[in-house]
Amino acid sequence: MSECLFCKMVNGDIQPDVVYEDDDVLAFRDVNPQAPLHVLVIPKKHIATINDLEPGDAELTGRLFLAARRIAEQEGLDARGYRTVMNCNAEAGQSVYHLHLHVLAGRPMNWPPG
Ligand code: DGP
Repeated sequence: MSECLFCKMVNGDIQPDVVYEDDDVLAFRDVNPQAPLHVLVIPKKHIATINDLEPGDAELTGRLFLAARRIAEQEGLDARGYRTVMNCNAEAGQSVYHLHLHVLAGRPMNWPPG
């Protein structure tokens, strides 16, 4: 997926502000943060949306959440709390079509979300 923005980050063509990386997952600070901590956790494998997940992606999907937990701990925000969000398709507000888990923290969060 040479045209995918987040694949370019995985490949090193674009260098985001990385906060966590392992063999399968990359996490970096969002360019337009909506909270004091706003990180995107992505699979290195290109998956466009939640609708494109396959049964074989179950472990990988779980690893996104384990990375989110680790980042919240790293940033000292795990006890206060954090929100994870994954938008799917246009009506939910997805703008980049490479799966990503938003990790937001550092301020009180409202519910319901906008
Ligand atoms: P979503 O709207 O759920 O698809 O979230 C996409 C997020 O990606 C959005 O919060 C802004 C972020 N984003 C878009 N382009 C860039 C970029 O070039 N660098 C970084 N770090 N984040 C980006």
